[in-house]
Amino acid sequence: MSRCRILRSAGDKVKQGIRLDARDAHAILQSRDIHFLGALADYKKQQLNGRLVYFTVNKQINYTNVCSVHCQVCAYAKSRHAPDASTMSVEDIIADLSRDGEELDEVHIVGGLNPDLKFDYYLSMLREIRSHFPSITIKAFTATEINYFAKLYGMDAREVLSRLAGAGLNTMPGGGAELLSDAIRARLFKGKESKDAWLRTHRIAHSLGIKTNATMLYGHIETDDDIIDHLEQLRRLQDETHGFLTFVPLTFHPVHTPLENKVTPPTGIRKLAMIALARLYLDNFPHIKAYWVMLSEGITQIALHFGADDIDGTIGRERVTHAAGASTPAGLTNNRMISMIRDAGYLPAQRNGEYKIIKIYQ
Ligand code: V47
Repeated sequence: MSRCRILRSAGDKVKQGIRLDARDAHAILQSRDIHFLGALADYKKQQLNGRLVYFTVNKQINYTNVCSVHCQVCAYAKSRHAPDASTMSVEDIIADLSRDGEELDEVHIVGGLNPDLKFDYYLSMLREIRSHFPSITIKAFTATEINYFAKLYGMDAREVLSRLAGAGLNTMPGGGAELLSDAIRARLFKGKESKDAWLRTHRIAHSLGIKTNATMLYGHIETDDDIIDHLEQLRRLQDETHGFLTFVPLTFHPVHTPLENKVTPPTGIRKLAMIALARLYLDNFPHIKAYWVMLSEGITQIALHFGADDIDGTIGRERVTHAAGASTPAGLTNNRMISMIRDAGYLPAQRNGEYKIIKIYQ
């Protein structure tokens, strides 16, 4: 069957609620019929979320840039003795979250794998945030950090997660998934956990009632097969646990990384196809996030017509992607989030980190 006919038959499947397979996914990634693709992904998105597009008033906290692994995609990590190595104290974190006096819906906490910190640092970080901001959603620590804590502090991932949840953690971000391929992990992410360990950690979190997100970093050395395989593994785990909230495709930014000048950044069409594929393939994920920091504001708005129903948040000051050459602002205002969504023709819904709606802007 020609690619075009496979795409049309994928369209029929979506309308009939039949699950897509790898062949459909290939056709979607290769298609240049973007009007058809957008309409199809938008149909699925509106079936699941109507005209709502979610955003959150949040801050990202990167508590340390010290990291003991050296991923080929990262421009943010420093070794522990580097002159610009830095770690925030818990007081610094509270001061940062309090600075602008705005009421935050969510804090997103992620850091490097720092061998000099004690487990108590993380517990007191969570307890202090919870006591200063009782209603905030604390979305903290990727599976990679959880696995590192387990190894460093001699616990298993279940115990780490239970203790962090006891101290105030609500949900986990989706970072560290990179590409769920051990061959790619061996080439670009040496020292990170295996793909099975990443999936296992999310399975454990879900069994403890901790909802999580999932990401996929694309635009480096991966093939379409790797991307489809990544989505397949996530879809399978979600069938089992129903613990994922949102999927976030992350566009690789190569500046100041070892891969600078060695990869071709994805084009706008590729970014939109990735969002559409995510919406159509991950039929059991409630939300698909267009992460404006990595996509640009313009592509993010268009992505809302390609299946995305979430644009993350105001962020405050983003550091990881900006270290790698992102040209978007470091943060956006609440009003900017609302007008991005409205101008794209959708209804802005302010949410917390667990997708509880705080306010719909009619
Ligand atoms: O895991 C690192 C990626 C991730 C680069 O869960 C890079 O809601 C692009 O996971 N270019 C951390 N990406 C960020 C993340 C995230 C972001 C927003 C929302 C959520 C969520 C999660 O950033 C890392 C890695 O995959 N990353 N370096 C880079 N140069």
